[in-house]
Amino acid sequence: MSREHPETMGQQFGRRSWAEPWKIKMVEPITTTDRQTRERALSEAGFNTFLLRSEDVYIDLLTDSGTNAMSDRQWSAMLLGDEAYAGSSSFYRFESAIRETYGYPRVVPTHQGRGAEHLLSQTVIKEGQIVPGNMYFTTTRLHQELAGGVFADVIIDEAHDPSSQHPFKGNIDLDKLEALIERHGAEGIAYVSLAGTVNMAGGQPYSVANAKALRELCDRHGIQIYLDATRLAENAYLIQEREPGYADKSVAEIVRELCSYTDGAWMSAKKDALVNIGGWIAVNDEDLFDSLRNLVVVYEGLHTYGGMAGRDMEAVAVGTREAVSDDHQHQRVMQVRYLGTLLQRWGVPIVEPIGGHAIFLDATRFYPHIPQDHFPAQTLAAELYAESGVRGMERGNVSAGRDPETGEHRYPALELTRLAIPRRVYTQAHMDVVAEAVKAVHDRRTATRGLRMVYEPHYLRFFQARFERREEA
Ligand code: P70
Repeated sequence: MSREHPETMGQQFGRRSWAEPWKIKMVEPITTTDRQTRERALSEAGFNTFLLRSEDVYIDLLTDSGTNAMSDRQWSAMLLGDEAYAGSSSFYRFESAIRETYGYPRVVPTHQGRGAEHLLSQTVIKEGQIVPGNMYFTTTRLHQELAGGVFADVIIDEAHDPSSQHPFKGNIDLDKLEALIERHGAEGIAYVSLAGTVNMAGGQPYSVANAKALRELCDRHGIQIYLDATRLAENAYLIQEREPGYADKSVAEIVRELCSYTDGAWMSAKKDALVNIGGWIAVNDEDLFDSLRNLVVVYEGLHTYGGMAGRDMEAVAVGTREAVSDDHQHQRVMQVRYLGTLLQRWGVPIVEPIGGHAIFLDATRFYPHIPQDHFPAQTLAAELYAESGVRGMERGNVSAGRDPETGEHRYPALELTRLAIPRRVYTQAHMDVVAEAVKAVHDRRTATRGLRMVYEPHYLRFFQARFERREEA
């Protein structure tokens, strides 16, 4: 760029600029931190970014879960929250928003996504049954295993290759699924666990064509499909962008169509739905609904609040409708892509194509000299925090956990550090700061050593594990 002729960001990228479809009404001050404070905080946190205090973080990209900025419409709806224990009018508004947006008639509220995963797994899975899915998610698989199920990954091979440019890396490989059905019989399969987008693959979408073919295969064998709709609106936006025949369909229409190929869905409303807490499971079948609605009172709360306050359900009702706005999704996905494109241009290895909710740094190529059992992605998350106060999250060997049969690390094909972008929270200037911080860590990568795990909890170890720096490779 010439100094005499400054260019806008859009011009630098050879396109028209986009801007946020909102203006800011309230701000939350954040402060920068110094390196010495960060080094101390990091070692107190055992080099695990989940154990840092948020006041020690400058730009928080740990997760896009529950970290969204709510709209003035959502905040004002919260004041209308009906806090009745039973039959709250807020529940009925919540139920209508979910019915209209996703199309399932029967809705059970839960406090967040894993509450819904627990209910579904306990209700539908029989001991020893296989649960095929398009890549594992940590909490989803754990609840399936706790219910006696065995997760089987049936995502297409391209999803495990961070450089594959396949536009729908979230697709299910129907041959892999068919082979499982052949081996175990349809009665040996609990249901297909489909997710849109696929978090652990890098926020990658599946296509409508794949969903239709999956429905057809499952119908032939009498197998149900349940959808993790946590980031389905982002999946729908990527379909609008990439799938032939969908450019003129709205995100809202595509969401409805995707749901029509499934038997039910569950949701962590903390993502797409633009709230800080909440979840649900919604299904077509009446008997399944009765079972879920009965079990929810054991673990979550009555079937008209499921662990949420009335005001929380109001915020979900409004946020669910805002989530399927085309303008909102455009800004959302383009902001993530802006950060990713800067890093790509500087040669920082990331998962491609850039997904819906986060940039995933490819720690295997970032730190080729750090072996996988020295936790390269955990190391990268720690180094980025030490460098800049930017907080990301490990999504590699620590997250994958141990195989329940052998007790060994699972050594996943993808060893990633995720920078998740909260919705409507940070600006383009924040993205610039993050990009430069990643570049600085990349520039001194050869001098970085890995970590040793010194404390390992039994369940979902990544949340609470502790590490020490290794002095030598
Ligand atoms: C994240 C969060 C949550 C999540 C998800 C998908 C596709 C279900 C859930 C569970 C929070 C998280 C969870 C476990 C490990 C790290 C972070 N994902 N399905 O940051 O929903 O959190 O509401 O119980 O992404 O990706 P919930």
